[in-house]
Amino acid sequence: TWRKHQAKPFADKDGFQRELVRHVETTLARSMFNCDESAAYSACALAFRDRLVYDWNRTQQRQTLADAKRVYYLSLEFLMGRALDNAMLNIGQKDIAKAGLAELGFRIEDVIEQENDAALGNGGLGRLAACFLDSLATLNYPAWGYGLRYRYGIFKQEIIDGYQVEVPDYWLDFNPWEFPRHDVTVDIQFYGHVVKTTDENGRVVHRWEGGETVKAVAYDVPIPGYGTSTTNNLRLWSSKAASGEFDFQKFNNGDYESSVADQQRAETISAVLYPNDNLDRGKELRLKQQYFWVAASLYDIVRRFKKSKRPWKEFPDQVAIQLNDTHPTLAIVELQRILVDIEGLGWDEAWDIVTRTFGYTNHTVLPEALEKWSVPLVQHLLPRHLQIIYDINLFFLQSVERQFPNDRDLLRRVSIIEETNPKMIRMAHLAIVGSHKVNGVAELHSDLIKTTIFKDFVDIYGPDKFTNVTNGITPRRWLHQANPRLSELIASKTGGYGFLTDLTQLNKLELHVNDADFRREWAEIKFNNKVRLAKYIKDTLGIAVNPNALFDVQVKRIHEYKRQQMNIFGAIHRYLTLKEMTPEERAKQQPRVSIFGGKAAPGYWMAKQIIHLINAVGEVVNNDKEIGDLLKVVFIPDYNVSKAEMIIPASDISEHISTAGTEASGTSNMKFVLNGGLIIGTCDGANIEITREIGDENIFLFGNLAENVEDLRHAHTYGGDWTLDPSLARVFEEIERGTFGNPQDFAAIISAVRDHGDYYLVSDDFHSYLETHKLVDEAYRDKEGWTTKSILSVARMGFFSSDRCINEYAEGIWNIEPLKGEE
Ligand code: DL6
Repeated sequence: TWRKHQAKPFADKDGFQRELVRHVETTLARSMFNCDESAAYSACALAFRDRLVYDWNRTQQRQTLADAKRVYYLSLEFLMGRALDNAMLNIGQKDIAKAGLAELGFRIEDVIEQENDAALGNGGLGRLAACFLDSLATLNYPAWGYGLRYRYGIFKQEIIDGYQVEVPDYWLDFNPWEFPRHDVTVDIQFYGHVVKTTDENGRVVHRWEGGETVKAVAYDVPIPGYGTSTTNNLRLWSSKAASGEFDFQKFNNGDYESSVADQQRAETISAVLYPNDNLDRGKELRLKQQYFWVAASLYDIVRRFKKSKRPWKEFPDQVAIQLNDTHPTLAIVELQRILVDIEGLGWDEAWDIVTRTFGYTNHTVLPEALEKWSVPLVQHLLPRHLQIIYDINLFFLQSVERQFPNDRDLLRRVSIIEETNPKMIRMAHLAIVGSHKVNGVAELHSDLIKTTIFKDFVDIYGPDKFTNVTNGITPRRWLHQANPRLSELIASKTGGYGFLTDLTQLNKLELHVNDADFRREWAEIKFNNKVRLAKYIKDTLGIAVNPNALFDVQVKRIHEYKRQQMNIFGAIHRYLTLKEMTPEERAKQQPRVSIFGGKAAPGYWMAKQIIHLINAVGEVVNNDKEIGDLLKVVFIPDYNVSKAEMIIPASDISEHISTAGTEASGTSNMKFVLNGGLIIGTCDGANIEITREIGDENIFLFGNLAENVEDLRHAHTYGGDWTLDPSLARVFEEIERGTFGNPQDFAAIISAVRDHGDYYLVSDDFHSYLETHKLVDEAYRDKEGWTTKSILSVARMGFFSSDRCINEYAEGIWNIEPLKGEE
């Protein structure tokens, strides 16, 4: 009988309103008379959450009953953004909510705006994890995400006097999307020592004793699929003192402060997301975070497996664990420890299970981002794990020695332990040795890891262990949600919304490329998106930008390898060129708005200087009456997922201009093209495959190739005949004259290029960068030609859905099958 009481989709607008009002009056204990937008958001979110929970519970029951193999995606970052809009669209009831809210006096857009972004990530790696969760649920794969429930996500960025200022992001005031599971807890041990004994059968056993214990508490977040009843689970761990609230003994003795100290120390573990992107800092607290999360997740996974009463050797038939970069690599060691020390398996049997379970995705070749942990630190924090790492390394090196006798240098190069002072553990090596598959995230990147950083491992394991899965994005969020009018227009021409779950259907748009009405609507949608962004810029920054100008966008983390410095040098060059023109010449130029956005890691001084330069240039250019609308330079503060949803659909051209060979893939390049923006880029990461798919006539490529980078760098240092590009020299001269404020502020940015080897090849690429921007201007003048490029590019983007990508992982790495409910 209980089934008849289960929550169902809203029958209609009235049904939705009933639930909304009920939540306002009971859950929020407010009257509808004082229901503001924030309360409307809360009640709306709760009403939709109720719908999700039903599917979520059933999905879990279904997966448990089917005893199907699951994939567990371990990621220290999940950059989810907002959940309400996504939930409404995935359930397919946004229209009902819109009508229901309108009748109650609310605009749905304003209600959606009330939600804080769940910003538990830095950039591409974290957003990729979020896209993957969406695809896993949409494709009905039995999958869980495991991460940390940071109290503070990535900091909020304010720009004060042109400089980045970081403000904490306390996002948990009201979060209806998480369910605390106070009954699902795991005790996590740190420090202590190892006792070696023998058991009754004379077998050597290791017991990890003493130290400190912290409690991991599970918080579950439902992840709805699009157009399916599958709702998967994202489990985030939060740290708490194992001993309870506080120490009563101390409290009763009047020592209140220290009575809560343990609790605070424990809670620090999951307090804050490290704000580094593509940079490893090796801080002890970060290692604690990693082990805390990995140990809690594995305990949970093992507990679930043990319920099935299957023998251990079947563990890899039931469980696939994907390591999102090396951050969760300790999971390999932890599983080996559980199997050998706790479950009593032999080393080899355990190791076979471990290596069949794990897959490792590499997301970077940048040396500064490759994780290493100091041996003394691991010894102190995780003494038993260090022993296991040494054993893994010993057996691995012994097998290499057998395969390649007498090659001591090879052993040194591939060893998990780097023989420096202090010794360091190379986490990528450990991840490779402990996994059955290793993948890069775009073709060039996967080739590069095989020929550079992991070359020796290809020789040892053979090429089949290494594979490529080119990244993708979810079209639900990055087209349907971010650009609803474009999505609607596409649906009208492709026979419905089928393209949202089969993105290759976009190719039907090619048939309509000459349809005049369609083309007009296409261009109109872009224009309206630009109007909306222009209004946002005006309202928040007071800068008036003309929506008829070419919007040139670079939004991503600020990093020297991504070369925002080259972009702003290009803008300065444009400014100087305009200044030198006669008014008649000037009148013929294509107006531009250079839009920047992105956070610098708080400790990354040079990136912060680049932000300052962009703002300083904007200050001068935007107030130059002679220039007017011909050039504006705008830095949009606090770039995040929800801002991306507004900015990306409004771009005409976007910049993906990393030094060739440095950007593993990039995913915003895909988002921009999917929204009808063209891109200017280097032959790097996924730009190369985008070009292959959309045609080289639809993309503006420039710059040196990855294969030449090393020689160019060498020439900078030893060549002798290297000269600074003359246009760039002119730009530097102007900065040094003080045109954009105190030149001292920008001296380091200039000398990195001019005096310190120009590691990122800004000067080498600058000429072709400027020339290619001229081509962009010309192409944009031909409005019809531009629209054709835009439509054809979108039509050919089918490959870049994260659904394709997840299917490749499922088949090639995880060996899992979809499990669908009756819809
Ligand atoms: O694979 C997702 C994303 C790529 O698109 C970017 O090109 C790459 O820079 C980023 N890598 C990282 C590595 N950080 N760590 N550790 O964020 O991954």
